[in-house]
Amino acid sequence: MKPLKALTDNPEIEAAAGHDHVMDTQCPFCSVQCKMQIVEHFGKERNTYTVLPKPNAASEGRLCIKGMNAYQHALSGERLSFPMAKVNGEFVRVSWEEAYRLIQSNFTQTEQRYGSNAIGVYGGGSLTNESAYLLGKFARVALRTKYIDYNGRFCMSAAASAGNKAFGMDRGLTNQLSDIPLARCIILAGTNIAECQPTLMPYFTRAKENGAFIIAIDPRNTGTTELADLHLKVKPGMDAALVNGMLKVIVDDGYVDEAFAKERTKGFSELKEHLASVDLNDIAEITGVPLEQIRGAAEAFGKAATGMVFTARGVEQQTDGYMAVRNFLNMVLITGKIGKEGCGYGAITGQGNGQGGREHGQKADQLPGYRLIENPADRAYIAEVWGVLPDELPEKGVSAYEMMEKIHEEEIRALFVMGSNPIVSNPNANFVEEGLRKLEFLVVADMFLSETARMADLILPTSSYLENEGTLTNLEGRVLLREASREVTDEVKHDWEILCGIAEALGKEWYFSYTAAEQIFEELRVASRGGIADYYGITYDRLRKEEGVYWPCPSLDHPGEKRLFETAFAHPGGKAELVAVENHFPAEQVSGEFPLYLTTGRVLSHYLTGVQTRRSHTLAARSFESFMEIHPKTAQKYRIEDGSLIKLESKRGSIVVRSKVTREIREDTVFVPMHWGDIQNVNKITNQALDPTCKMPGFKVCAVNAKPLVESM
Ligand SMILES: Nc1nc2c(c(=O)[nH]1)N[C@H]1C(S)=C(S)[C@@H](COP(=O)(O)OP(=O)(O)OC[C@H]3O[C@@H](n4cnc5c(=O)[nH]c(N)nc54)[C@H](O)[C@@H]3O)O[C@H]1N2
Ligand SMILES: Nc1nc2c(c(=O)[nH]1)N[C@H]1C(S)=C(S)[C@@H](COP(=O)(O)OP(=O)(O)OC[C@H]3O[C@@H](n4cnc5c(=O)[nH]c(N)nc54)[C@H](O)[C@@H]3O)O[C@H]1N2
Ligand code: SF4
Ligand SMILES: [Mo]
Repeated sequence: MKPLKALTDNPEIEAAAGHDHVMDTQCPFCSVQCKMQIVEHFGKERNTYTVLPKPNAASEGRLCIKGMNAYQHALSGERLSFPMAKVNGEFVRVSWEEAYRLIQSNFTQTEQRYGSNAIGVYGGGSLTNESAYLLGKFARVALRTKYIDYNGRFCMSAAASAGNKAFGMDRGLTNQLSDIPLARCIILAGTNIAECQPTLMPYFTRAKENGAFIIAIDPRNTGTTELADLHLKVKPGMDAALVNGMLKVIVDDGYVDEAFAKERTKGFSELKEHLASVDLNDIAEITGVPLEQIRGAAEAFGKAATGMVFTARGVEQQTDGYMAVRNFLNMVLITGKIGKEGCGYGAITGQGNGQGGREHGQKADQLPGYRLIENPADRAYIAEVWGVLPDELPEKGVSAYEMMEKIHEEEIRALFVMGSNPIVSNPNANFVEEGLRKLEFLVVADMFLSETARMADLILPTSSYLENEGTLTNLEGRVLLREASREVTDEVKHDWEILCGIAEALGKEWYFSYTAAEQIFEELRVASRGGIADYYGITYDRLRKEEGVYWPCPSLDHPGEKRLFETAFAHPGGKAELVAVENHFPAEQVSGEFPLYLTTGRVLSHYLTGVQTRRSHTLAARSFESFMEIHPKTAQKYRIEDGSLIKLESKRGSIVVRSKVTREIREDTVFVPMHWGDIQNVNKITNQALDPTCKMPGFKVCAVNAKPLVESM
């Protein structure tokens, strides 16, 4: 690993100045967005760093190991520092003028040859609201392409579409975190908060101290399930059916809040009718959860005076993710556990700006403020804000993985990636990589030479959280201002500056004439005004004074809505929608050839495809290679020894990982984390089948076989 960079290239100058450099910032990783202070002490030999948590409403002054070490990647000598173009297979340094010229000539040629939809844009949930908003505008106004989507498709799409359909609004948490300790029963379904949002754990331990009954649903034992009074060790992909069982008990045993179901929801009689046909023994059989546990969970939740349900990717990254979440929402709704103290639903948002990133136009079907690109009134409103005609706005495009298919089919010929590493994070990664090789022009804006950046024709160096000012919306729906705490170095530019630079090269500078992130936010405020995610009342000034404001916030004197749905849901008419959910089975079933279920997820010390955390020496040292959790009985059956190299194979490819024999996992399932690329990239074997409604891939289940590597050679 290269040495850390100083503020200037000469630490002696800094040391001579005799001052520490204090950076007030917030963690770039997960959706909690913990605030922190990094103190850089200038030394003669090398600089040292002290990281201090800063109290704020969500983290209450805590930081996890990733936050503590987040300065390491940002200050790493591996940061990209100037634009690079690929010439004869090698990257060579180019100026920004040359980089913009290359983009202008390639994009113009692509458009002339194949039309404007031959250029695709692929964004990310790490981008600030300002950059995410601008990326959507850039695609529609500067490139006039319908093909834009982002990595949040793999993250938030199931919960988002379920929230929109059931409640009329998608905000990660319907209430504040401070409601958690007031809940008497909490369901944690497919969420590993202990490793993925560790600073939130004390909210749950406090609930438990207050007497809450905690139910975890996960095929594995994790730091989170350890907290539970009851752990339903479900077969991967079977959550929707499991909830059908729980709902049946809730209805049959009289735990329904009849008044709430009648006055505040629609569709209860259809749901009841559907549940009448559910057979509890059958549910126990297909989900692998004993009947008494299903009953116990339903009774605990049904009886509790207050309660909350949380889902995350375990439930959502399924080919029925949308419907599985809808079923959990059915449970929240028929028991009346929403819109009041100690009650609510939370889709535990993933990325730092996983919430804001899904509100302002990075999605194929969306315009800012959670408006819809297919809605004529929404188009007219945004067209006016942007100074174009409604007819000039493209139509709806396709989801992230479907864009990869369009690339394969050569319908998309050029791609602009900002804030994602798609060849590691898309399912069926070999296919995705093959597709990207067909592109005539691939541009990647990143801080590092990610696996995807390595394939690019042009790489643009972008700023990190320490340098880039902007707003991010945390999992509660609270908008936070992250001020820049360091100057950019070398030739690095902010994402929004890059977009403005390209727009100018394309002759669209009139629409992109911003000189500061705040100006973009000012436009976003207006663009989101009157939309579902209304930021109109939020300003940088307010964010500084109030340390964050919840949306919706329609006017400057509005306090922001902390608890949603107290008196009405967001649908016209104010009622929430219930729906009958069929039992669903994973798109790929185990067979003689592929006898094990593979599920995938995360570990504490790494973040997503690991591009950042693998460049932090402290984090990398904690977990330096991938692994496969396997039950001892299963390991014995397949002659797998603990700590040995394993070839893991599906219909789509194979990877090599080290075995970790553990009783913490179901016998029929193995688990591999997602943080490594190349030969350890688990997405080389995951299934590309998509949820029909939200187009979420089924990352959490596919069929595989596992063999000792030596034997398989
Ligand atoms: N350390 C760390 N923290 C992170 C991230 C990271 O990469 N590393 N990423 C951030 C992002 S973007 C996200 S989206 C979140 C993700 O946060 P989570 O969704 O909590 O994380 P995962 O590990 O993907 O999955 C959660 C759990 O689902 C379980 N699971 C697998 N299959 C099933 C199933 O069929 N049903 C049920 N009920 N459970 C199942 C897994 O065993 C796992 O324990 O974390 C955020 N925080
Ligand atoms: N098998 C499996 N696959 C999964 C998942 C799973 O659970 N299992 N989870 C899915 C989920 S929930 C997610 S969110 C996706 C995420 O997957 P990716 O989109 O690939 O996310 P990252 O690994 O964070 O990649 C982000 C890239 O952007 C760069 N970057 C970070 N911040 C910025 C910025 O501000 N600007 C720019 N321009 N670049 C930046 C980073 O250096 C990195 O190279 O993966 C999905 N893939
Ligand atoms: S990774 Fe999440 S929980 Fe950990 S410090 Fe960063 S924002 Fe906080
Ligand atoms: Mo995510």
